[in-house]
Amino acid sequence: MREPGRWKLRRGELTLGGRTLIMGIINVTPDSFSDGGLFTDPSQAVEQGLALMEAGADILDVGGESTRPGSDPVSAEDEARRALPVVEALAKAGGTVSIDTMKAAVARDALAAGAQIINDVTALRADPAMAPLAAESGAAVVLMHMRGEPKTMQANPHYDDVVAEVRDFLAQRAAAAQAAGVDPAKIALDPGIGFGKNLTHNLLLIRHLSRLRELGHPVLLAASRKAFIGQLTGRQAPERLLGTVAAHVLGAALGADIVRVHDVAEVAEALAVADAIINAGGEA
Ligand code: HH2
Repeated sequence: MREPGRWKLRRGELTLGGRTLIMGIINVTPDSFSDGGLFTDPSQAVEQGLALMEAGADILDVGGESTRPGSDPVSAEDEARRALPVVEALAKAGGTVSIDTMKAAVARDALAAGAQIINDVTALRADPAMAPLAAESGAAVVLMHMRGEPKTMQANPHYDDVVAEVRDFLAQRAAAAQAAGVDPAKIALDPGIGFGKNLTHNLLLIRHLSRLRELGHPVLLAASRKAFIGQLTGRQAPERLLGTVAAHVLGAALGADIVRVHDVAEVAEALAVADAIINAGGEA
């Protein structure tokens, strides 16, 4: 059985502890690692978002900049031009929208266009204006662990105790967000699978997700189609569905409240069974 809980958003809240929540990925980018170039036209990205809502996504995560290993940064103007029309259309359609950005200017415009959540892979470190924006706007935030920067982060990452170090980092970032005025009930934490981590690091972080849960915030797991699944299965990114399902089903059993995935329909079906088992109670 899982502990019931809530994740407060800018408006309203999401209920945790029953069903594992699903954040569907919409990359409006030419260079994302598994779906780059598929949805660069905003109208295609909106179609994709509506399809993900239909398939069971609780949250739609819209991103206009790739953060895959080796990716190049883009300007705030380009990022906003890609992401904002998609945020606006999906929020108007009733979606709970998250903006995947490390730039406060992009986040500000996305919030004005109806986004509820700032998903910042730098945990509010890249842009000094981000924490004040989150506090003033009342947005929910996802704080993610990353070692280094996307351009160089996979060059021989080293930890003495990856679980403890990621946990300490996230505890510090949650404290910093609260010190800036962010409501603690609006903060979710993410170990940042693939962000400055080797295969063993990624496996240990998923295996010990419950250690992150002890920090008292919802935990988000984002392992969809990532390289470690390819290392274990020999599959290329678009063919990593079974590995993706395995990672998120186990992640749900081990402490994830929210999973961020490309393949929403398939993961939703797997989680319908997994959640029923996780939550089975009463007399045997
Ligand atoms: N991973 C990616 C992007 N955003 N956000 C959170 N909170 N956690 C993650 O692990 C995470 C994230 C990278 O994956 P993807 O969006 O599929 O690719 P790209 O960055 O190349 O667009």
